[in-house]
Amino acid sequence: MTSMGTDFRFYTANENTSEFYREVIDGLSNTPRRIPPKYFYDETGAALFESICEQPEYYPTSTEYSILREHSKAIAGRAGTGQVLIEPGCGSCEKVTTLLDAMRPVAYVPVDISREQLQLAAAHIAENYDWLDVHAVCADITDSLNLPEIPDDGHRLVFYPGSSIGNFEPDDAVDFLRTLADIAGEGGRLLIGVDLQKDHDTLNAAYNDANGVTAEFNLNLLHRINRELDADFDTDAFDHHAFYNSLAGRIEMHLVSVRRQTVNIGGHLFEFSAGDSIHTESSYKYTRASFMTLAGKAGFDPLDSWSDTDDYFCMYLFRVAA
Ligand code: AVJ
Repeated sequence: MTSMGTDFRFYTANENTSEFYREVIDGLSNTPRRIPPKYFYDETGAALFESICEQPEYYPTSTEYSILREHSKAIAGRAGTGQVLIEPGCGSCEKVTTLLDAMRPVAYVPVDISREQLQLAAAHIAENYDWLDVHAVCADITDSLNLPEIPDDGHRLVFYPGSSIGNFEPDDAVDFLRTLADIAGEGGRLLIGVDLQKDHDTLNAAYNDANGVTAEFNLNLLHRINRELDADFDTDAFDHHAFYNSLAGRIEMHLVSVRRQTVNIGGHLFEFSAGDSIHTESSYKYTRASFMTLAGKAGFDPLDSWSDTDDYFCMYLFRVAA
């Protein structure tokens, strides 16, 4: 644990490049080749994701914001006040600011894998909300998350906006929701943002923005592997490919080799033919019914939900079932 200045605490739960190395080597040795999307978020990737959120085609962020702003009082009214507010994968900690004044939690626990961004974000929150206890935890939330030294007076509310639940395969999403239920504990609650199924043009455009930021975000993964894992990806020889797979109900992002090539990653050689892809992300889209079923399997009872007028996106409030 490090003390950052005077007003917040910073914990590092895991920092492990060899795990990154192992997952890349394993993932590229698989058929189909895949790399877990959590590795998008180095410092550059986190900044690119922030930029994606500002692209006009990427509706999830702006839609979720408008829901949170419009309903912050109602949400706080239903979610309660004075709780310990835990945000796994907090990113820049901006969304939570729509709720803090209305909710008045006793403590805020932002958790994220992106170290530099977490430091900045936690410092910013601590500065702007001097009544709030901030405990930042640098950790991979897909690992078992043991949260250090969190004050546990007051019930816990887990805040999981951004529809990142969509990154998990549905079965894994149930497991992850169970983890969130464990973190929330008895009597705890979950406020979660979920991207809903909608017309395919809207979905496809959101992952193929005209400015090419999503493409750059996707390709940054190869730049990162080159930087950190002693690899020689020719990043110009891979194309961003993103599309809605309607059968599976998910957006898929791929990096597709434009020619036959060999890539060296720390001494491991990988052959690519033209058209061979690396599956870098799935982003599942749910119907209200399918998400209710998922949450129910994980042991959550529905309390309330808030949505936009187009029904593009939904914020759900759940309670951990007794
Ligand atoms: C952060 C997982 C919610 O799936 O929409 C955005 C990530 N990838 N554009 C999403 C992402 C490409 C995003 N999540």
